[in-house]
Amino acid sequence: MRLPLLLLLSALVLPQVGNAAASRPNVLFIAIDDQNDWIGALGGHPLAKTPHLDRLAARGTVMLNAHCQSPLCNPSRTSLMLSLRPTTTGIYGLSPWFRTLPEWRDRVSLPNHFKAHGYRTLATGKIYHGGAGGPGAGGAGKAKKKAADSATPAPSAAPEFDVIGPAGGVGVRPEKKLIGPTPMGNNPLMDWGVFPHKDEDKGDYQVASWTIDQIKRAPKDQPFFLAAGFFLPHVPIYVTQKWADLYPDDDSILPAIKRDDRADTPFFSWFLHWSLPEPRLKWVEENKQWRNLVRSYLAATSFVDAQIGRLMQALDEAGLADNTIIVVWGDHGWHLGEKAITGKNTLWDDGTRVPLIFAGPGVARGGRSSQPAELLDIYPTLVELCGLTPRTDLEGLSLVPQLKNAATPRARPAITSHNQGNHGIRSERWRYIRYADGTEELYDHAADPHEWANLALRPEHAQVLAEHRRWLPPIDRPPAPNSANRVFTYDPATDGVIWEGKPAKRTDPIPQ
Ligand SMILES: [Ca+2]
Ligand SMILES: [Ca+2]
Repeated sequence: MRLPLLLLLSALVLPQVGNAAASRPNVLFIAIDDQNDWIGALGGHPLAKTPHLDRLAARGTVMLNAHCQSPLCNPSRTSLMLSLRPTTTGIYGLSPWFRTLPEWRDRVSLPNHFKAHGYRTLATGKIYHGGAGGPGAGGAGKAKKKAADSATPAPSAAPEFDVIGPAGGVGVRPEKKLIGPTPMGNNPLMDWGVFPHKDEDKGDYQVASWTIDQIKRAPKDQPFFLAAGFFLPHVPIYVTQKWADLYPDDDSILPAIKRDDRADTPFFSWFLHWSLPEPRLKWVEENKQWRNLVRSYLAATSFVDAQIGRLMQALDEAGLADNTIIVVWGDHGWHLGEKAITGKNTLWDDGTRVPLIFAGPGVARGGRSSQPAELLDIYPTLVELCGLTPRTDLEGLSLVPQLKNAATPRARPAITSHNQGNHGIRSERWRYIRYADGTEELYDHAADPHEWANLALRPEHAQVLAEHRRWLPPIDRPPAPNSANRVFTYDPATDGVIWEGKPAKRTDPIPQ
């Protein structure tokens, strides 16, 4: 007799939730992995071809000065989904998955909050690091097993989303690496270039197809929070000739660099990306891979743009465009030769600046805001745009004032942290960086958009330095238990760094 009782209860309870929820807008939440500012509407690369994202930007508002809270997948995404800084959670590395930490096990994430307000929540591709639902909740069984083997408590049993779609990822790949062995461990992910295959066999194409299917089949009486996480232009970057041909096969596609750019940056900056699989500029130049990498990255960006175009078309065809908020974000930037490196894990604009575009009900059309914005602002922004109960435990600030009027000033700069004690502070005009050993950088974006001239030691900028230092995060926790991968600590007493468990010194040669 349980079933009739349940039905009766449902009949009593659900309509109220349903009525309030049914009037709320849908959310299409689109993530792009390792996508820097090489997007037409952002102007990060003069040749970038992203017609669909540009169209979305014209339909909505683009945050031109948006920055991640950590220049690495897991900490950036954890911060975004919880609206908490890495300096508050202590999550700086690729591990741990936050649900394994007792402190955050039952924390209400962004999709949890939407579900509690009657939304149907769905996800496909890479939303959390380790899968749509995160490594502990249907993403990767490996991480779950690892957690069970150690003393770590099991992650929360509550799923992150009601429905989990295909995992996406690389999809079809060549039999062996296209670019040959790479330094610092010959990581299989360090690969890029053209090889013949079909778009339909790529993980991102399948993620888009599944998302389109969900849009077509969406129930009419319940709003959705639908998350699609694209993998490219993350490495390995495999593209077909069609996408590569959007870009010239010559050096005009290379980003502007300054040869001795790191002569005026503190040595400590190298510890942020000390020994990593991502090749340095020296290697990609010597091995004639720089242009191939840049062209592959641009081609993959255009491919993902086309997948986002497919989603926009599906919303239009389903008649849902006017009642759906679209947000597109990248999890952190990516260097392609600037400051002598490729990859992530830096506190410069190349490592922190990300696409952040909103469109839909409540968002001004054609808005372009140069006010600083942070990825952890997405949570409170979507809560306000959809009329959900506000939360008082979030560290982000709603961007709704800027989405209504792009010029609305914002007092707070954007803050990025990479391990304890290393912070980048980005205001409308300046970038300030402070490393754990106390060394500093300062750049004037009005005069120096590439951050080539470090002004931190110039006495005339003492006031600007002081204004930015006061935004250093007041909470700055050490790495959480079981932190691993790209995690390092600094001991001021010995001036020693422990990089991924091993000592590193200033006198050591820079690994490359
Ligand atoms: Ca990433
Ligand atoms: Ca420089």
